Amino acid sequence: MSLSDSAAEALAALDELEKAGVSAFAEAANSAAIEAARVEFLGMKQGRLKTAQERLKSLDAAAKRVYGQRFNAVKTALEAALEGAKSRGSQIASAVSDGFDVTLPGHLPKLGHRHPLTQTADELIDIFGRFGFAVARGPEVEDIHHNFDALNIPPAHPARDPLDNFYLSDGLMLRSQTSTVQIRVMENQPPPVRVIAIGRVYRPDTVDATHSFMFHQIEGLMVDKGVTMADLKTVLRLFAASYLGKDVKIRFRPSFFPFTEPSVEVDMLWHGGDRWVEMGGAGMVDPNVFRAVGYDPDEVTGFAFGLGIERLCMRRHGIDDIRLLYQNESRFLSQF
Ligand code: FA5
Repeated sequence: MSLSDSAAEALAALDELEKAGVSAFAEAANSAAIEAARVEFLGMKQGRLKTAQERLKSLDAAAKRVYGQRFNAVKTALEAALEGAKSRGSQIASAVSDGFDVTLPGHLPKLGHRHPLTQTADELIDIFGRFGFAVARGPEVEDIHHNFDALNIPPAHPARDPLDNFYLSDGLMLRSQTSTVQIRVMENQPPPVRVIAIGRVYRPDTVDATHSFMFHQIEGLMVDKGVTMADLKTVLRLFAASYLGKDVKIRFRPSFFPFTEPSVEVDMLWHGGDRWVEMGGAGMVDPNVFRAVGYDPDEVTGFAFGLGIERLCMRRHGIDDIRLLYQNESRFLSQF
C-alpha cells in the first residue's frame, strides 16, 4: 500500500516542522525568544503543531495511522526542545541576576613576585648555607670604628675621604662595605666562625651602567685553626660553579685591602660571557683585624670575601645597566 501524494507531502511537512522547531528552541538566547518559539510551534491556538494536527482530518484511514505516529514523535521532540531551552535560560538568568554575569571571564589580578636582587640574595644564602655558612646581620647606619678602625684602615687612609663616604653626625656613617659585619660577628662570638652577611652599602659614586650610590654586597668570613688561602679559593670556586654553572672560570688577581693580607680581586668568566668580570675582593684576614676583636692571630687564621650582588645578578641574567634594577619598571621586572 502506498500513501497518497497528499499524505507523503503531509509527512514531509512534519519533518520540516520538527527541524525548524528544534533549531528555533536551540537558538533561543533569552526568555523572550524562548516564549516566541513556544507560541510559534507549540501555541494552543495557532501554533504550527496545532495546524499540523488539523491536517490529520483530511487524510484517509491508512495515512492517518502513519501520520498520527509521526505527529506524536514530533510533538515529543518539540516539547523536549522547549524544556531544554527553558533550563538553559534559567541558568543564564541566575548567572546574570543583579547585573553580575558570572559567566563572563574575570579580570585576572596582576601577581607580583620577588625582585631579581632579592632572588639573587636568596640564592646566595641557599648556596652558602649548603657550605655551612650561617647568615649574620649588621646595621646600615654604622660607626667609624666598625667601618674603618677595626678593619685596619688607618685615620689618613684615602678610603675615609669624605668625598667617598656618606658621613652622618655623631661619628656615624652609612656603611660603605659589608666588611663591618665581620667585626660585629667576631666581637660577639669566639672562633670558629663561618658566616655570610648580605645587605645594602652606600658610596657617593657617580651613577652609571655599573655603579650606583646604593648597592648590595655579600660578605663571607671563615675563621678557624688552620684556614688557608686554598680554602678561600675552593669555597669561591664551588660558589661560582653553583651560581653560574660548572663551566665557570674564576681568576684571582693580587690586590690590596687593609683588612686582608694577602688580598686578591676575584674575577669570573663563564659560558656565554665574553670577558672577565670583577665580582669583588677577598683575602686572608689581617692579624691586626683579629687583634681588634680580641682573637689571637697565633691561634686562628681566616679568610674573608666581599662580592657585589648587583654584579652577580646582572651577569647571570644578562642585564647590562644597573639602573634597570632600581626603576621598578614592571615590564622589566616581570621577566625574572
Ligand atoms: C670591598 O668593598 C671590600 N670590602 C671587599 C672585601 C671583603 C675584600 C672582604 C676583602 C675581604 P670593593 O670596594 O672592591 O671591595 O667592592 C667590592 C664589589 O662591590 C665590587 O667588586 C663591585 O662588584 C661592587 N661595587 C663596588 N662599588 C659599586 C657601586 N658603586 N655600584 C655597584 N657595585 C659596586
